[in-house]
Amino acid sequence: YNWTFVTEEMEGQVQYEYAREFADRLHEKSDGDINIEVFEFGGLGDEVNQVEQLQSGIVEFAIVSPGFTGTMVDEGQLFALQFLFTDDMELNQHILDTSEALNVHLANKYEQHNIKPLAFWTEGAMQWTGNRELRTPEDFNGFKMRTQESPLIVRSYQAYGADPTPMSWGELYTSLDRGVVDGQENPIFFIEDASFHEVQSHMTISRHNIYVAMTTVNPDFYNGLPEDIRNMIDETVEEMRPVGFELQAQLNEELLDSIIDSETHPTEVIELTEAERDAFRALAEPVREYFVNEVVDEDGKMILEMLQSEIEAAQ
Ligand code: 6CS
Repeated sequence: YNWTFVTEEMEGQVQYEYAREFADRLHEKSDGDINIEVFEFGGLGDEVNQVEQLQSGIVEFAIVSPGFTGTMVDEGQLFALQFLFTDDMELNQHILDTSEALNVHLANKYEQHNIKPLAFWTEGAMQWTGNRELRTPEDFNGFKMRTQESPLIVRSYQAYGADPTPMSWGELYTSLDRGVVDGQENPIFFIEDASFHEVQSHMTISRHNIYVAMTTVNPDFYNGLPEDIRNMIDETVEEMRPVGFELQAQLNEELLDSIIDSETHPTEVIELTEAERDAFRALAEPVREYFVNEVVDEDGKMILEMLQSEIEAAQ
């Protein structure tokens, strides 16, 4: 078997390292029968192109961020909703691992679009960076925020008064540098590794959302495999859950220090208080109603409500 696994990140970053480990494990388990070529971001186009390649079966496996499927799978936009998950990342990963709303019902919606999610996992809490301090919703007034493609992410930043622009992360460094956009959101490891901190004066530890990635496979390819091979894939997906979690936890911790300690590119790092986060939470919550009333139908409403009760129960 010779398969292709495409990721949205580069060597040393979480998705790529996850995919490499996933490929190595399957190679070993199959005594060398399974060979997976892992692609860094950029080699096969932008993030949306990659989703399309998975859907058409040109690539067998992909790590996909739901932020790039927003124009295809409406229900997947629920991950744009800020302050939905908890502040405990281990608990969040547990919810992603076990949620019926996500692993059964949302996964079905993706499958209808030829994307089969095998796992939902986190790359860490998201933070804001900007060319100015972002501490209150007023600071977002007219702020040109780079987002992923999901219209609900755009909507979420409009709720703060910002002026959001979706673009690929491949263009983000240059766009920040030239002032095409003023700021962006990402987990800490990615901000450091993609060097966004070099062209941003401020970083806000806001933890306004968790970054979710999906390990996905083309459904026709997957369903057509012999059962023993499918079992090997499923087993590897399970094994990778704690591995992926550890990977992001370690990188997010290590690279925060290197942002703070950077002598060549000083970035002022502030952490929001609970009261400051509450001001954003108050503006973010109505976006849930918008999602339910304007974006999805009854199924989408059910998925969000089920996820919300799973989150509550987990706490
Ligand atoms: O900001 C982005 O679009 C990118 N961020 C991460 C953490 N992974 C890939 C994604 O394309």
